[in-house]
Amino acid sequence: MLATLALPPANQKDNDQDKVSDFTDPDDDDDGIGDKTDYFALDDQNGMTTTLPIQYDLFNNYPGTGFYGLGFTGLMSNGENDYHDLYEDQNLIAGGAVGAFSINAVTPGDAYAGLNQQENAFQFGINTTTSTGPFTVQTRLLGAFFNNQPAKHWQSQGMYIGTGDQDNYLKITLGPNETQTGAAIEVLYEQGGVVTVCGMTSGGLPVDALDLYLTVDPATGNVQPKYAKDNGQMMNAGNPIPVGGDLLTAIQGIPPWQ
Ligand SMILES: [Ca+2]
Ligand SMILES: [Ca+2]
Ligand SMILES: [Ca+2]
Ligand SMILES: [Ca+2]
Repeated sequence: MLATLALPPANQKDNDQDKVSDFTDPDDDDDGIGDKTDYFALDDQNGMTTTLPIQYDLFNNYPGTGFYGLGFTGLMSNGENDYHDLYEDQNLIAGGAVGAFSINAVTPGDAYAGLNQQENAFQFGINTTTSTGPFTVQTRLLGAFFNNQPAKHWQSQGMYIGTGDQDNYLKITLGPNETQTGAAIEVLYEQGGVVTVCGMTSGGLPVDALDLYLTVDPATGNVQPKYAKDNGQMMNAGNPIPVGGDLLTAIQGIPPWQ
């Protein structure tokens, strides 16, 4: 047992305090959207009252809301599984002295195309519009990456923006290179369940830290992926990607659940 979360299991939690535990309540935030299709199952505003700039510092700037108080309010939804089935409490270490969110072991599922079996993809909603202006989504991943072993197959860790489902997202991740002997930064964009852009930038595995960035221009719909290894120079991961469909309308202020 690796994790020591001082949190009750789902059958004792009651997010919306309606006296029905999250385990049996079909709508844990009482927003009228059932848990299986609620992209933000612990946010009755679904991100519409969360605006930029926003910084969730896992050391001491916890928002105090969502999963473990870290601000995540849902998991990348496939519309079929209850969010409780997309992660394991006992597999996670949240916050604490290292100021990180750790997932000890992950399942083989992937959101790729029609697979839609991704688990452990924690997310929260923000409200952006064309008047928000360009903004950058940023996160830092801490080593050791893949237990200091070459990544294999489609192992990946990283960050994404999306509508909240598993068919409309743009991700930037660290994974294996083509020969599975080194590392690559992968950028993948899926629109309406179809993978439309997928590119890889091969290089060495970072040692201590990997910073990932997605710079979004809501007006044009262009997203520039960038990364920096071990506090090194920030590099573009390919060209800007023009997003469309549901992701573009969500970025521009019309999320698909409205
Ligand atoms: Ca409840
Ligand atoms: Ca709900
Ligand atoms: Ca919700
Ligand atoms: Ca998909």
